[in-house]
Order: sequence, then C-alpha cells, then structure tokens
Amino acid sequence: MKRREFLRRSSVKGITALTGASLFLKACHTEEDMIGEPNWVVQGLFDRPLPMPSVVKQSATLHAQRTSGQLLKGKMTEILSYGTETIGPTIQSRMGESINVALHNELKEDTNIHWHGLILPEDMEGHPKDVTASGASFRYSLPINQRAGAYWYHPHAHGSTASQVFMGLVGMFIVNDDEETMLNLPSGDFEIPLIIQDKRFDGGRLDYSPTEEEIMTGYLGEQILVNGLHAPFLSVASGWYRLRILNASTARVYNLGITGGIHMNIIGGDGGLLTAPETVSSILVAPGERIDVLVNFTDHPAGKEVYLVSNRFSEYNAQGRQSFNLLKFKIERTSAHTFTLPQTLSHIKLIDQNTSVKTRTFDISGMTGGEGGHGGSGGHSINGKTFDMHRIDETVQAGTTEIWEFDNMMGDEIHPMHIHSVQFQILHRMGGRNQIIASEKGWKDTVLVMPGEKVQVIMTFPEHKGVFVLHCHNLEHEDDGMMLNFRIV
Ligand SMILES: [Cu+2]
Repeated sequence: MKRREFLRRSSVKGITALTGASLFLKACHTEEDMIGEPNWVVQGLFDRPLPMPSVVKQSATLHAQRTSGQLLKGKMTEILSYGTETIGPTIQSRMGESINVALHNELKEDTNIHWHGLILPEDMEGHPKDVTASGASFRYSLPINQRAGAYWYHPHAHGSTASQVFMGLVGMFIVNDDEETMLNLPSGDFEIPLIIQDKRFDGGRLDYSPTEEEIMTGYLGEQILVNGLHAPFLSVASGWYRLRILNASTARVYNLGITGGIHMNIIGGDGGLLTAPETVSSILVAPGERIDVLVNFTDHPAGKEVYLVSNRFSEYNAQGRQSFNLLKFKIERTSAHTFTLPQTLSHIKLIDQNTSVKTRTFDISGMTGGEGGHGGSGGHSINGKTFDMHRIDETVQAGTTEIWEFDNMMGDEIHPMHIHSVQFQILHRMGGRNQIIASEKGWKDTVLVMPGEKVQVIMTFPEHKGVFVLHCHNLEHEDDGMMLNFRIV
C-alpha cells in the first residue's frame, strides 16, 4: 500500500483531541467490533507473580547475550538479555557517586549502552558511533551528577536499536539523593519498578519483523509484558506503594490508570520529582518516558483485586482504540506502614525563558519521500533529514540555554522526542492536547508530540563537549533515520 493511501485509510490525525479524560469522545466502534484486528492486545490470566529485577550498586557486569525466558506461561522463548534474568538488573546509585559498568558483547552483532536521561560525557553516554563489536567488551564509567530519578539503559546501535530493545535489552537506573530521602517515600517492598514492553510472538518465538507500514506507525505487540512477564500479578498490602513505571516499548503508548477508583498520584517524571503531587485518573506514557506514582491501597479490603490498565485514548489510531489490563494487584494483607502524601516534593528552579540564546525548530511531521525501510535509506526525517552518523546537524554552546520546538502540526504520526545528555523543561504544547500533563511539570528528557501538536522545551546544555543525538523514541522511526547529531562546543 502506498503511504498516502495508508494514511487516508488510517486517519490517524484525529487522535489529537482525544487524550484527556474530559476530552474523550464517544467511539463509533465497540471493542467487540475490533477483536481480531491487527495488534489487538491478548490478555492473559494474571496468575504468575511479578518478577523483580535484581538490584546492583556501585558496579555492574552486563553480558549482552542470547538466552531464554518464560515470557508467556508455559513456553520458553529465546530472548536477548544482560544476564540470566529477562530484564536487566536495576542499577542503583546516589548523586555524587561514580558507577562502573562492564559490558561484554556476547551477541553476534554490534551493541552499546545508552544511559537514557543521564547527563554524561560523550564517550560514555552511548552515541550510535560508539559501539562494541561482537566478542568485545567496554567499560563504562558513569559520574552521577544529577538529581534523583528513574533513568534507564538500552542499546543504541543504529539500525538495530529497536530489535535489541524489543528482544529484551533494557534495565532501570535509579538515582537517589538527599532531597528525595527526606520525604521517606514508600521503599523496599513498597517501591515497585514496572518495566512495560509489548511483544509479538510467532508461535513460541519472539517476532520482530516490521513491515513498511509498521515502520510508519510503529511495531505493536499483542502481549504486554511487565518486568519481562506476560500478565503477572503483584500481591500487595493495603497501604501506600511507589510505582516506578518505565515504558520500554518500541512504539506503544499507554494511557495508564488503576481500576477500582484508585487514583494515581504522580510525584515525578523522567528527571525526578515534581514540586508537588498531581492526582490523575489516567496518564499517557510514551516510549522512553517514566512516571513516578504513589498509589494508596488503604481502605480497600483484603481480597480485593484491581488492575493496572491502559485506557483507550483515540478511536482513530489502532493502538489507542483498546483498553486492556497489564498487571493485577491482589490486596492480600494489611500494612502497619503509615504514610501521608506530602504536599511538596522537591525544588525545581524554572529556567528563565529570557536566558535563551536561540530558538531552534525541528519539523518532525515529514517524510523524506523515500520508500523507507528498516535501517535503510530512510523515510522518517527531522527537518527533512535522515540520520547521518558523520554529519553535524546543530551546534550549540556549552553552558548556554536554548528553546527547541518540535513541530508535528502537519504530521500524522506519534513522535516521542528524546534529547541525549540534557534534562529539559516543557514550556508549551500548542495544538492537540494544548496542555502540559502532570508528569511533564518537572524535568524531562523525552516528550510526546502527538499529531497536530507543537511542543517547546527549554534546556541548559552541560559544560562537557562532544556529539550527541536527538531522535524520535518510536524506535522503528529512530532506526528508520529519525535522528540528528548535535555538537556541544
Ligand atoms: Cu517518531
């Protein structure tokens, strides 16, 4: 199918007004109508316990390798992994520390690690030019000079980022600091990392084989995994929990909520805590984004079961038309632990717009007109350009502040835009949702730009110099070339 025809048929532009609960329009399809359509999520039994990634501190050794895991009930599946678990270990650190990570590439292809959200020197942060060949090793030395937050890590070898992430090479990277510790937030058994990935299977085999159409829209899986397991449950007490949620899917956006009338108190986004909690009934989380959520199961009787769900958010886009469960919470005991939601969480100094030395606009709505192709000559573009490893697209001055504008006003596709090695603040969203949502009211490294939207962000570049990338975190788009280099001088 030609692209134009495909777009006409899918009418994805209509997504723009449909993302807030109050803006939700009545769908003309019922879910029953659409069962069996492509990428329809298949729900499981929620009868296997949620696995927890192991936690490592100060140093880690990661063996990128082919192994197997029981992602689906009763079936072993070949996956890629950083060790013996289906999800990479959570690397836990404190601001001011330096973390050493040894990567051993035991794959048959290049790989590397990008430390998503961490502000790191050029040679450590995982630019696609810096890959580790099959059979080789690399030592990452990561100085942690930023505030508490849930960051994460994944491969960034151009052309194979999506497949390696899809096959399982992901992990969380937690930074703690004194400001966060003072809050005494729920911790230990009450702090739960939730890493969400959608997967497609062909029989018992993981299947990553996007068609040309799927490179346009993103590759959607029918099974939703949490911490590497399809349809798990978590046994909880009737107290407060802190959920550290990461969307590590290649393209799927989730509109997360909890059933049973339980609200999500959003306390943080990509770059750590907000200034104050924001209470929502559901929230969009795009690929690459994280949310930090406090949930109160107090006042719910033992024996009650509720679900982490993704609610419908668009009737026009295939992935927005369905609501489905991701994880079951079984409230099974009472908790002696008491906690009161804090009124204030952290201090965030807003960047003064008057200090910006330049505004750059990035047109993310276009295609280069090529036929596209995964890792090929490219279709998705930024400012009409597809990624060239050796071309510097933008040059910025270390330590200066700029406003960058991502313009998807004329676009038809969903683009979560990510900038390496900085944290930014979101100034405006024009068109579409026309607002900044709860998780966007703090520091960010990835911002969802829906079709019909234009988003402005402001950031101060770090003092370290070098070449970094900005790109779409729909990983099919990224591998298709929707990425540029910027150099800090
Ligand atoms: Cu994109």
